[in-house]
Amino acid sequence: MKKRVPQSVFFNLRVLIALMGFGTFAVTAASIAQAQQRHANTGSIDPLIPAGFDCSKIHELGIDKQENLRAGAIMIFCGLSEGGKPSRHTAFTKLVQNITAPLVYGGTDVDLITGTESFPNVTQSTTFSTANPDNPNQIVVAYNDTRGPNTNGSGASVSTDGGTTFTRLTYNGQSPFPNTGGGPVVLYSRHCSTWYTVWADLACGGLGGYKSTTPWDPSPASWIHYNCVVNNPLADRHSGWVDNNSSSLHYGNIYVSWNDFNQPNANIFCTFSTDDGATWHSPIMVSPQSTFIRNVQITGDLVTGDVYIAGMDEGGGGFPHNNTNYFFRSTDGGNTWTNTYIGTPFSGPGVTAVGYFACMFPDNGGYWRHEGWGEPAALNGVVHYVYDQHGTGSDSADIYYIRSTDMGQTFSAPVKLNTDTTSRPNWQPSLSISPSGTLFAVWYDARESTSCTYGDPTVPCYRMWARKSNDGGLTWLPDDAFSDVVSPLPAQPVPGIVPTYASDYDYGSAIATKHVTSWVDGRVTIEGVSQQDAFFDEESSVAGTPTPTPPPCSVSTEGCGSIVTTPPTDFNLNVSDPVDPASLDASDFTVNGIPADSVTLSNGNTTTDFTFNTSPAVQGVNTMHIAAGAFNCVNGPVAEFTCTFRYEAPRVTPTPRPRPTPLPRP
Ligand SMILES: [Ca+2]
Ligand SMILES: [Ca+2]
Ligand SMILES: [Ca+2]
Repeated sequence: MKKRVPQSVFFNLRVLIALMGFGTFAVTAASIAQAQQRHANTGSIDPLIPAGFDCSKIHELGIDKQENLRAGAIMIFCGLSEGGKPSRHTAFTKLVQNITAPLVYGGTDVDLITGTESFPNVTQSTTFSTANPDNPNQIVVAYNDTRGPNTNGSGASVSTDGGTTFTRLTYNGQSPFPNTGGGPVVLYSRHCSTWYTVWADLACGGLGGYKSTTPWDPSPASWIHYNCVVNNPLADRHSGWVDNNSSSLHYGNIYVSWNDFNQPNANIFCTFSTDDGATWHSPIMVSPQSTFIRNVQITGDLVTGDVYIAGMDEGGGGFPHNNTNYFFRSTDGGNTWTNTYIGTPFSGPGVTAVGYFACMFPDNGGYWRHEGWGEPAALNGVVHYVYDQHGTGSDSADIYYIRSTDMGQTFSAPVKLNTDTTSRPNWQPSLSISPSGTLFAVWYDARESTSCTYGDPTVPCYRMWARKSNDGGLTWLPDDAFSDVVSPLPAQPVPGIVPTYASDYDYGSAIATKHVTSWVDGRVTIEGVSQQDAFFDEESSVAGTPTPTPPPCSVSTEGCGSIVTTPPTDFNLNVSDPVDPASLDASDFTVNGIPADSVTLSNGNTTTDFTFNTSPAVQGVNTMHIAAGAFNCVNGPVAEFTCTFRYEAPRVTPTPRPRPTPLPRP
C-alpha cells in the first residue's frame, strides 16, 4: 500500500518557500540606496505626457476613465491625482502570515518577481497568464512592472518547467519591451509557434508589442517588435485572443479589442491579423451604443471559432453606481459584430470612489480601483462569465457567474460563487475553460480577515479563492482556497502611478492539462511594507472527482474474502503506518463480536498479529472488525476496518449406510 505523505512535509515546504521570499527581501534592502539615487535623477517631466498637453481636456478625452499608465501619469501631471503613497507601517518586517494546511485547489504559489526590486518602484500587478498548448512546460505571465521608467512599464515572467519556477525577463535591468506602457496581454499562436505580447506601445502611438519563439530569452534577438496593432494614443483597456484550433476557419487569427477614447462614447473597437501579426485590419467598431461600455475582456470559442467580448456599462462611474453586463459576438472572424446581450443593472462593488473609479478599500481615501470587471470564457456555443457585484448591506462585493447556451444571447440567472456567510469583499474574478470543458474561477477574497490595512504586513487581508466546475458550469465543486497564505493589503508607493491602483484584471487561461492563473500578492515586504508582487499558481483541468486521500491509518489483510477450511486462531493484519503500541489492545480486534485474547506487533509496528485461545470462527460467513479510533498510528487514529471470510469445514465423505433390506411380504 502506498504511504501517505505526512502533513509535516507540506508544512516544511511552505516554510521553506517563505524563507526564500525572505531572501529576496534581503537582497532588495541592500539595493535601496542605489534606487533612491537613480530616482533623484529622473527628469521632471514625465515622457508619457504629450508636449503642451492641455489639462482642461482631461474630461473631454476621458483620461479620468482610462486605466493605462499614461492616463494615470497625465492625471498626476495635471494635479488631479497624487502619485503612489508610502505606507506609514515601516517599523517591523514580518514575512507572513497564516501558513496553512495543504489546500484543495492549486499547488504551491510562485512569486513571479525574481531579481532585484528597487524601492519605491516595486509595483507589479494586473496579470495575463498563457500556457503553450503544445508544450505545457512553457508558461508566460505578462504584467505591469514599474521597475523601469514610465517608458517601460511592462514585464513578463517565463517558466520552462511547467510552472514550478519562473524567471522575470530582464535585459539591461529592464523588461525586453522598451517603449511600452503596460496593459498586459500575452498570447501563444499555434499557427506560427510564436508568443505575442500586446501593450500600450509608445513607438506605435497606440497598441503594439513584441513577439518571440524563445520567450525565456530576454534579449532583443528573441523578443522582436512586430507591426503596430493600432495607431491611436487614446486606445485603452485592450485585450486579446488567438484562435488555436487548426480546423477553425479562422485558425491563427490574432484578435485585439480596446476602448477608443477618441470616440464620443469611447466605443469598443476590434482588429485582427490573419498573417501572424504582419498586418492588422483597420479598426472595426464593436459597440455602437451611445453610452460608455468598458471593453472588459475578449475571448473566443476554441470549437466554433466565434469571438466574444464582455463589456460593462459602468453607470457613469463613481460610487455607488449600477453596472450592466454586455456581450458582443463575431461569427465571421472579427469582421462584423453583434450586441447579443444586455443584462439587468446591478449594484457595482466597492466602498467609495476616487474620481471616476470605485474602490474596494477606504484606505488613503480609496484604494484598489475596481468596477466589477471579470472574464468571459466560451466553448462549443456555451458562453460563461464571472463578474463582481455589491453584496447585501455592508458586504462590498460578491462573485457571480452566468451561463449562456445560445451563443451569448440569453444567460442563466446569476449564481453566487463565493459561499462564505461573512460580509467581507470577494472581488475581481477571472475565469478559464479547458478544451474538455472544465471551468476554473479565481478571485480575491477577504473572508478570512476582519479588516485590512494599506501596506501593513501584520494585518492579513485576502487570499485567492477558487471554484471549479467539471461539467461546463452546470454544477460547481465547493469554493476553497487557492493561494497559500492570507496576504496583507499591499501598498502602491510608485510616485508615477496613481495611488488607487492595485490590479485592474487577471486574465486566466487553460490548455488541455491545466488552468493557469495569476494575481497580485502582498506577502513579500520591502522596507517593512507589504507591496505588490505578481504571483502564479495552476490547477489541473482534467475532469473528475479529486483523488480521495487515504485515511491516515488503515488496516488491510489478504484474509478478506478468503475461504478457510480450518477454524483460524491467528489473524495477521497490515497497517498503513506504524502503530503506537501503547494504544493497542487485543480486544481492539473482534471476529463475530468476540475479542482477541492477545496481540503482538512486528515489521516496524506495521503488522499486528491478533490471536484467539479458541477459534471464534463459525461455519459460513465470519466478520472481522476494528472500530474507528480503536488504536493510533503515528499520524492519527485508525480508520474503521471490517471485512469477512468464510469458514467451510471439510465435508466428511458420508459412509454408505446399509440399506435396510425390505422385509419380504408375507
Ligand atoms: Ca462578499
Ligand atoms: Ca496555491
Ligand atoms: Ca514588487
